Amino acid sequence: MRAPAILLLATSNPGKLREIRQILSGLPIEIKTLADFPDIQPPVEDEPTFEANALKKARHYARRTGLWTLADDSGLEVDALGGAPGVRSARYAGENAGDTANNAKLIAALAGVPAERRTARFRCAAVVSDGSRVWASAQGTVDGLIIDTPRGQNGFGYDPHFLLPQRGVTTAELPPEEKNRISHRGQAMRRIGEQLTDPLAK
Ligand code: ITT
Repeated sequence: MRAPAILLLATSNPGKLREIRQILSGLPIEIKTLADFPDIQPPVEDEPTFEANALKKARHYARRTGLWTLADDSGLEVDALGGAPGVRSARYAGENAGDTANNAKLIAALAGVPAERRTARFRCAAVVSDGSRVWASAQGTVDGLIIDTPRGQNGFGYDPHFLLPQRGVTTAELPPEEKNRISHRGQAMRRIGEQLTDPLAK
């Protein structure tokens, strides 16, 4: 099958979109986004794992557009909270909660938990599908610690509270290209890029 030169990035999260665009900028593809398809309703993200949600999103948009579609499902797992917010990271403080409310709920949930027990990780699962077949899939993780006081203006979501202990900075304090170099999303997307190289060459 001949691979398309167009890839739909199926995310409505501007922070994710910005990062994915930058990470995949070397691929010989034209990028489309959900802004090009404003009438398509999003799927319900009710699967128990990042992988299954990413597959569901990729298939959903691919079937409605006919385009090869890349979806990312990602989130934060905090050990002291039994892995929460996990797959519910975007909606932790409620269906339409934004980053501020989600972060406030996270910090409240960790009240009294000492620094050494605040271990956490960001996870990302990414899938490329044409609606039936999966052409690429990959995961990435990055470990950190949750801090009470937000630091940094870059990134999005939980980044201002996610400390990289070896570096002494949060992921919101890293320049975008540096976050992409080490992040869960950077790892997953570079693996996706490698898996697409052959299909794109055909
Ligand atoms: P789409 O489903 O439209 O892609 P979304 O924001 O709903 O957008 P997810 O369901 O994958 O996406 O939820 C991801 C959430 O996890 C995101 O809203 C952040 O709260 C958090 N998250 C994921 N990656 C992050 C990162 O790199 N930095 C900070 N927070 C992140």
